[in-house]
Amino acid sequence: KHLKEKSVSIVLAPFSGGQGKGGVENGPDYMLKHGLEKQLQELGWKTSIKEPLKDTNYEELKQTATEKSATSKTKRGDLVGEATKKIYNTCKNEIGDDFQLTIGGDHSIAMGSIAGLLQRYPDAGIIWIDAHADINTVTTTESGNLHGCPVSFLMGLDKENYPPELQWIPNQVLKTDKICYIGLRDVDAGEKKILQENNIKAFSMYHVDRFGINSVVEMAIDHVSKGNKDCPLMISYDVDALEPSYVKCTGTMVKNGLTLREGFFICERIAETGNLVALDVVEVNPELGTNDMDILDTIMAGCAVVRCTMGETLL
Ligand code: NNH
Ligand code: MN
Ligand code: MN
Ligand code: MN
Repeated sequence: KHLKEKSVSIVLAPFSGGQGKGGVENGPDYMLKHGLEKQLQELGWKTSIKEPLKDTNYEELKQTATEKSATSKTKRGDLVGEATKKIYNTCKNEIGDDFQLTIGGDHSIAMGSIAGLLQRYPDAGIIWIDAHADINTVTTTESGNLHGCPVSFLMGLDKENYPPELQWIPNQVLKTDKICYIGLRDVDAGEKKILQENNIKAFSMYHVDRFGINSVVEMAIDHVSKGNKDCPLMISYDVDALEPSYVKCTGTMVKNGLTLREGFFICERIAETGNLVALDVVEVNPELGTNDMDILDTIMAGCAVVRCTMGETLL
């Protein structure tokens, strides 16, 4: 409905500065080596690769930045600010009418991908698949990791405390009623308060059990679409939403997650609306694997999320 042709821009976001563990910057490389681009071509997509972070070695910078910004409450704001701004500019200016597929990297990169997408589709609804709500503010964060904060930054919450490098985010670019979560099960106390005070729609694992995944996805689509049956939709998919036995190579595993089928069904059902315009896949960290099979499982799950979102059907 929204895309003129079946063409996808694959935006590589090999960035780990939003959290402390190395390796998540290799997610894009591993997924491409696993054949992601070819898989998309087999589904009929014309592909092109965009590399907004190409000229900077953020891993090197990360070492020095850790010491430099050790006194501020959020960690590595300078790095996260610089990287996400580059991703933002690419997503805003270089995607045209393509599907926007962003491969992380940690979830801080969604500040760039979502802010960019919302410049092209201001009314888009965001469906956030995650074990975590990622809505901490500079004030509430306990870890200081900015991958736990992208949603609040996109909403303009606690803006007076933003690190200067993140001031570029367009103010309140994401409305509190245009996002819905699925899969939550590890939400910090400060985040629960923010979700309640702002009336933000969230389906935790309790709701998945209570209503079943089909109803939950239906309610999520309805909520963010606001009665517009052509509402553009984006999925921001943190692979830690999935049950850890299937996805071991991610920085913050939380048990009792979505089954693989539930996790894929969400993508298939939203794809079926014909309204999807963008997807993030984040937090694939191949370096956290202790054996090749675990690594392959995680990479395969990440690639399958992409395929299910982009038209792969069972029959
Ligand atoms: N809520 C915690 C924090 O803010 C954990 C965030 N970790 C994630 N989020 N992986 O998706 O640090
Ligand atoms: Mn998470
Ligand atoms: Mn926690
Ligand atoms: Mn996340």
